[in-house]
Amino acid sequence: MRIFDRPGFPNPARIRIVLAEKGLDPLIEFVPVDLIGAEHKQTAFLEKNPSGVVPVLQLDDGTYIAEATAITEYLDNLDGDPKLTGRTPREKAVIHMMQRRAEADLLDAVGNYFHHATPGLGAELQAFKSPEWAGRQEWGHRQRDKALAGMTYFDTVLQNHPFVAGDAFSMADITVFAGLMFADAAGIVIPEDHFALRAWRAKVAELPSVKNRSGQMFVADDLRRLGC
Ligand SMILES: N[C@@H](CCC(=O)N[C@@H](CS)C(=O)NCC(=O)O)C(=O)O
Repeated sequence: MRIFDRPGFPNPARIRIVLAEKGLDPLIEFVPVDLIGAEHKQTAFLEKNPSGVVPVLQLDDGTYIAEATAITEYLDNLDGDPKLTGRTPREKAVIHMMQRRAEADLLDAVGNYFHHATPGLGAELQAFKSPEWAGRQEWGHRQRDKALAGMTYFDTVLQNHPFVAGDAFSMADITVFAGLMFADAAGIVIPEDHFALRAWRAKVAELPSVKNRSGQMFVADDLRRLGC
């Protein structure tokens, strides 16, 4: 199997945590994609994923699977023990629900703020971020508020449960963790009084699959290098 991505970016990091959780790293060939140079917006990449984003998984039969959730579901089910996406109908539904909230209310909100209200990934990509839409920056700033509200929601959830979807580490935790990683890079700070969210983050950061995943470079390093 091959994964087209760029190490250190939040959505690729989700899959690298999954690979470490499932012990699948040895089966993967990583193919780097030049996000800064907008390689993912060119025809060759769009044929793999019309959405023009990474990561993309290529199966040995040539099938391309995009979307971190779909890739996670595929990898999690390979060994017949889908611990990250749910083993029972109830687990699957709760994890799916919380994952979706993490994506919509945190990770994607941060991403929208980063791409539309800050210099984002730099000049090459700006043309692909609808700069002509008047009010886009204002919308981007509202996405920052949305991400902060998402943090407050997950802080409340984690006051009552050890993990985002209940008692066990799951795909929903991975999405929240990636959202916070992206928030760091975008300069959105977890509010001081969100003790449960901060404690959960410190705990998850120490999990072997998170700590030892491949591609440790954080988005913040990239941003600093770019001078954003
Ligand atoms: N919904 C997608 C989101 C993927 C995504 O936004 N990936 C980012 C990297 S973290 C990307 O490719 N960004 C490039 C861009 O937006 O131009 C998924 O779950 O895989």
